[in-house]
Amino acid sequence: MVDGGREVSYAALRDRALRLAAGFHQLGVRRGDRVVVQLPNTAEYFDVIFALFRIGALPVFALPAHRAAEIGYFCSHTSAVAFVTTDVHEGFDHRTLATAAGAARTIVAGDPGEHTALASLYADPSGLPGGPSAGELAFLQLSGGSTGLPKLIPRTHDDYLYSVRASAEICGLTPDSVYLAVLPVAHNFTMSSPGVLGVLHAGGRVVLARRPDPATVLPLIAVERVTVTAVVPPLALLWLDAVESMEKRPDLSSLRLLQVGGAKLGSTVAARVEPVLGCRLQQVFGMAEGLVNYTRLDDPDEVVLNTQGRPISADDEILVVDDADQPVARGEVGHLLTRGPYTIRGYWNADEHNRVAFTPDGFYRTGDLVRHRPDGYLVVEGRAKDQINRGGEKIAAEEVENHLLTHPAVHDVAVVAVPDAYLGERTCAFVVPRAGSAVTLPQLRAYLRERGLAAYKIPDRLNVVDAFPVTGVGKISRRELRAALRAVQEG
Ligand code: OOB
Repeated sequence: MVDGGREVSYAALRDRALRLAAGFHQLGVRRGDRVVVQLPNTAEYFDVIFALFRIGALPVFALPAHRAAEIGYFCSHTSAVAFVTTDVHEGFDHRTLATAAGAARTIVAGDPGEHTALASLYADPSGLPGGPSAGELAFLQLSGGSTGLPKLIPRTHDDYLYSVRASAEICGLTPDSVYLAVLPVAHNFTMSSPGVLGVLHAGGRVVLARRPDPATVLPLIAVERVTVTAVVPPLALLWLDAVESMEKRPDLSSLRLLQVGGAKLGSTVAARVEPVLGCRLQQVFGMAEGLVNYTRLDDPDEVVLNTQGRPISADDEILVVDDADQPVARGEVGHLLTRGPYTIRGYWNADEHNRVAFTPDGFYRTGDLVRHRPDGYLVVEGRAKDQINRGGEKIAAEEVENHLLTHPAVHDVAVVAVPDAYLGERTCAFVVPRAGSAVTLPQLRAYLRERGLAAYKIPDRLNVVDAFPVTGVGKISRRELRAALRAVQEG
């Protein structure tokens, strides 16, 4: 594993993880305990998660972009025994989140300030008790969500490893593979599709990128002889534009595969990948809840450019249904429901929500609108969930709305997606102000930042309205709001 100037061998990673497991154990972290982990793409991240896996404690995978509102919620909702974070990343002092976290202990990679230094925990592993069994929970992953509070996804060691192994095979990983981790390693795509875990499983080499911009990434690809990497569509676009505009083409000769997923990749951008970067494209349509679809390495261009792939496993069940849960004709657009060997049957401690998010026979309602082609490939056509997909970053409309509703000048609010040429979607808040109050975008943005909401969730636009259009049953019609935005954009 390569992290900046540092190289960590497999033996060293194993040794560091075991010693850190001993350290966590000495601190009192036990099997089943939750530990919120928020680290950038660094080697320590893997020490921490493998150490927790070894004990049977459950990492809760926060993203580096999360702030006090999210971290505070993850820690309290999971009764976390510890919060592991970094000192300063991208100009933000993560130690300031300790208060919001309110966990018994904050452990810091780097300069710990008044907290516990991660580096001080590595200890003699000889007395470590046995680890968990394969069927036990391994971690809690975050759901993109569509409700007021983020849901947690309980994945077991065996279900996750199954998806990792199968993904590594589908993506042709070998000991010669060199994988560049560009997106946050805590995300399911970077972690397991096939991601860092898939590469470690195959015995390959992982290179960690601190930042995803072309100036950081293109030289890394050349120097480290990277063979495969994974990005969201806006990053693919950014890299393509950067490479095309360079006078001297960077050396990308080692690159064999660019995986693109997390949001819909348009066919026009898809078609530029191979000619501009000189590597094969693979579309990946996955979800932290389980199901992952890949186009295959030997698929014809028609499939690779126009579909979001097919499931990992022959045991992944795909149902495409109408609003009444009745199957639509094959090839027609409908709601995607899925059940399978590595897809969860329920969110963690969320019985009430599970009754709507899953069918009585255990299918997960993905909230995605898809077409299931006769050849088994899926095409994502839209979304029925109240979520904004901002360049692969998922934003639950209701979560942002609930924060905005606490603002004294806001009477009512609806947050919807607005199409965007670069990110795919951005966020627009429609606000009905309280009588006699005025609201402005800068004011609301500052307010949300102050409440500790992650920057990617803060609305890009504001539309002040007198009242909302309503549906037949009296709910706010988000469809009409989106249509109004489109009319303005197109007009
Ligand atoms: C990945 O996982 P999540 O949990 O952040 O988001 C899942 C949702 C899907 O339900 C879908 O709405 C959207 O993200 N999505 C796509 C897509 N890939 C994900 N929509 C259209 N086209 C695609 N290719 O995003 C994720 C997890 C594992 C691997 C890759 C992505």
